[in-house]
Order: sequence, then C-alpha cells, then structure tokens
Amino acid sequence: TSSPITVTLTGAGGQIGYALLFRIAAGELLGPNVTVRLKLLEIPAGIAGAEGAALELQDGAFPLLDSVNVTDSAAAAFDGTNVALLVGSRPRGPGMERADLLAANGAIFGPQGAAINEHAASDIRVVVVGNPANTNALIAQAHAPDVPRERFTALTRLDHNRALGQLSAKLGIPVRDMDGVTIWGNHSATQYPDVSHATAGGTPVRDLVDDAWLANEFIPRVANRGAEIIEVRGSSSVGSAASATVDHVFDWVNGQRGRWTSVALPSDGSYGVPEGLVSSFPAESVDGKWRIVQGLELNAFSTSRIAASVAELATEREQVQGLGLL
Ligand code: NAX
Repeated sequence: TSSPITVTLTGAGGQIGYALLFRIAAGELLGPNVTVRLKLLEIPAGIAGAEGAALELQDGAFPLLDSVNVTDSAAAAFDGTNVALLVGSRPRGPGMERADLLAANGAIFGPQGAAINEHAASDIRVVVVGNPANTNALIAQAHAPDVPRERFTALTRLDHNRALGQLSAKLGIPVRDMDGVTIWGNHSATQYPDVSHATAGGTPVRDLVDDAWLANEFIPRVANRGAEIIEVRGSSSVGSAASATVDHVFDWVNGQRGRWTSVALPSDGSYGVPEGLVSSFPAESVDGKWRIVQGLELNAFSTSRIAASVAELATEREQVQGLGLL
C-alpha cells in the first residue's frame, strides 16, 4: 500500500453520499492497494446524517480506511484533498426559478472552488455530481485560478452507462463488448447520447439499429432516464449515480481500460464547443489526465444535437455571469 489519499465528499449525509462511502471504503474508487483518508463535508442540517454514516464506516472495519472526519467547514474539508467528490447541492424547490437555483448553487460551488484553490493538494482532481452539474463545475473552476482548469470535471458517466445499458438490452450484447459510445453536452435532457462511432461485439451499432429507434426511443430514454427512475422507484437515482462516480474517478486515476468514456470537462475548443464551457466529450484517461478523443466525424444530425445542448450550456454560463457568480 502507498501513502494515504485524501478524498473529500460533500453531501455525505445524503443518499448518493451514503451509497458512495461504502464503495470508497472498500477500495473501489482508487484501487485495492490504496489507503484512504475520508473527509465529509455537510451543512449543519446534514451533519447528523454524515456522522451516522461515519459510525457505520467504523463498524465496517475496512482495512483501507485510515480515518474519517466530518465537518461543516469547507477549509477543513478540502485541506490536503487529492480527490473531491462534490455531491451536495441545492435542489430545485417548489416554485423556484432557474435563476434562483443557479444563485443558490453559486453560493455553494463558488466558496468550495475557492477553498479547493487555497487548501487542496497540488494534484487535486474534482468531479461535480450535484446538479446543475456542468455549470456548478464551471463556477467552482472559476474560483480556483491556481488549479489547472481540466482538473474540474462534471459527471456524465451515469448517462454514458445508461446508454450502454439501453444498447445492451436492445441488442442482447453484454456491455463489456460495447465501445465508442459518447454523451455530448449538458447533463440535462438536452444531452446527446451518440452511437455513430459505437461498436457492439465488433459490429458498428449503426448497422444493428435504425435511425427511428435511435431518435425516438434510445436518445429520449437515456436523456430522461433520471425521470423514469423517479417515476418507478419514487426516488431519484442513487446506487447508479454512486457507481458512475466511482467509475469516473477510477478511470481518471488509473487509466482507461481500452475504451473511451464520457466526461464533462472545460472545453479546449474541440468540436466547436466554446472554450471553457464544461461540456461532455468522448474522453480517454492517459497518464492520469483526460484527453478528448479527436478526429471523430460528425454528421448533420450529430452536429445539430451537440449544438443544441452546448447552446443550453452557453445560456447557463451567461446567466451565472449575469448573477456575478463567475
Ligand atoms: P440528497 O438530498 O439526498 O443529499 C444531498 C446532501 O447534500 C444533503 O445531505 C445536503 O445536506 C447536502 N448539502 C447541501 N448543500 C451542501 C453544501 N453546501 N455542502 C455540503 N453538503 C451540502 O441528494 P442526493 O440524492 O444524494 O443527490 C445529490 C445531488 O446529485 C443532487 O444535486 C442531484 O440532483 C445530483 N444527481 C446528479 C446526477 C448526475 O449524473 N450528475 C445523477 C444523480 C443525482 O440526481
């Protein structure tokens, strides 16, 4: 085992936090030989939930878990952090306007970005799960001027995994035999799940399904899967969201296992996405860094779908700029 890695989890008293903690403690986030120091950040209303989870972690006697600290201070929570999982956010309440939602989250992710800038380890990696995830990541990144901007990412791995699951069910081919699926754009209903370059069992997916199924069933089902889960289980996605967060960080730190995945990260201008917008791209992890898969040809349908989701991200950026949050 190496020296311990400090992992900070915000929203640790919530649903996804609870599911994540036991996966992290079991060594699935970073690998089976990596010891972890956990720091749990909550607001006062969520502290008891985080403290209860910390008691259960103690009862798990996890060999890889060095320590667990619970705090409501961002400065303490991000002190020496190597990996930050920003899950806690402000959900949209009844009658809340989108501007209110962005403002409430700006008040969370701005200070957390600043605390990361000031206190985190130099190799800090950040993944934002709390919605609106892409724009929350943009706000945090904007408040951390000393951290390379590509260290701030948002989670679209759940959308990516949902796309793999839908394809697998349709084609009767296991997800392990799928490659080349991409989620483009925003983690919202405008996202574009793209199979133009995907293969299943070595065969191009475009040869196995028709355009009507893609446009009318696959894309809306993946993009609206969160709502479907709420309808069926009466509560939003928890286990699958935690699992996708684990996949995202594991691949980022340990490198890709042969295929590409989807990651929302600050655009470098690739594929015409305006620089700096935190947008989902096809990406591979190489030497501990995300690298956007380059040179994919985009047909007219893909181009217009990506443009629509990127336009939504640009609007969100304008709104948070207008609110003085960047
Ligand atoms: P919960 O409401 O169960 O938990 C959220 C927790 O965050 C609460 O305990 C709350 O006290 C805490 N919190 C709020 N503000 C905080 C702050 N400033 N610092 C630290 N903690 C804070 O929600 P849960 O079901 O766990 O979902 C968490 C977030 O994930 C939500 O924003 C949700 O929309 C988002 N999701 C994102 C997904 C993605 O793919 N990117 C999918 C799943 C999920 O919907």
